[in-house]
Amino acid sequence: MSITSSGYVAIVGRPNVGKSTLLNALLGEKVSITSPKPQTTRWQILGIKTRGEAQLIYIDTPGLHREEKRAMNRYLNRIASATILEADVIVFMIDATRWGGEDEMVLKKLQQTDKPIILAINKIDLLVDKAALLPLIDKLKNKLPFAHVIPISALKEDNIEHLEAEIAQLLPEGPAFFPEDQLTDKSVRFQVAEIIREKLIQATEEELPYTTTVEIEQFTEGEKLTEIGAVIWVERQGQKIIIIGKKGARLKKIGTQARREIEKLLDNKKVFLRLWVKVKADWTDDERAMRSLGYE
Ligand SMILES: Nc1nc2c(ncn2[C@@H]2O[C@H](COP(=O)(O)OP(=O)(O)O)[C@@H](O)[C@H]2O)c(=O)[nH]1
Ligand SMILES: [Mg+2]
Repeated sequence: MSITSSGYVAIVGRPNVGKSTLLNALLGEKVSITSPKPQTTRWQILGIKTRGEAQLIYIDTPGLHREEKRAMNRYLNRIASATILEADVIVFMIDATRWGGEDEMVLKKLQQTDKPIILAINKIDLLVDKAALLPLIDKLKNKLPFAHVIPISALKEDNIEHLEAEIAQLLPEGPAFFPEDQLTDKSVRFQVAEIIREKLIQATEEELPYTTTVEIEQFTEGEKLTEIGAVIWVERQGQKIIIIGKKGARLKKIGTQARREIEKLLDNKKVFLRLWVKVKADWTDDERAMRSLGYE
């Protein structure tokens, strides 16, 4: 089937509303890592979906952050803002169970664009009384002219087919930008680093995600075995001790979980994964250190 419509679809919203979960659900595969903690998504990640005569290029983004004090937060906000400018269609995602100042901030940003916006109200699986949403929907409709308002559950994959069909209708005419079987613009090395970062975030306490990043130092594909060496960068010695854990137990667990998922990514090829934890003081507030770790 030839492609007659195509375009970029930005998924925007405050941290934790479920943007990355939605992207994975739409693609039927995990291309973006998720967790209940902020700053899980740090990059602009493209998820490419060719569907009938349309090619939808989803852009998952870090949520807009309120704090602009640290270089990392400024960087995250810059990406989120740039995404809105690049998009043909915008999916404004909110959490059915909570509306707050950060959502308000995203709304204000969206008032500056005249692109078609779909309001996706996520996590409806958590709602007991769906009618309770009506006053919020009315309020938002007065502030932004939505093309559609669609309640979904990204986690339970509820109503997302309907969401995607409506997005496809709003795409401009155009040819395919990517091969039809391509799923993401990110390299395997990048996806490997992200898997390790996800397992790390999931295994550690609240404040660590802000201060860790993963760098792949070695990636050697052999006939039977792929050898991967990765460095987990942290800001302080104390964080290093936490990640390593008692007798190395926590790092070992992170390594095992990451290795299993990396093997899946590499079509079940065997992986040997080596992890190191190293300290780079205050790297999240140092623009040069951030650039050297890939945050440009
Ligand atoms: N109950 C419920 N939880 C969800 C849903 N979508 C996402 N979540 C959870 O919300 C958290 C944040 O999701 P994530 O996709 O990382 O949010 P992001 O920061 O917007 O990318 C994760 O723990 C998800 O499992 C949903 O539809 N229902
Ligand atoms: Mg995310």
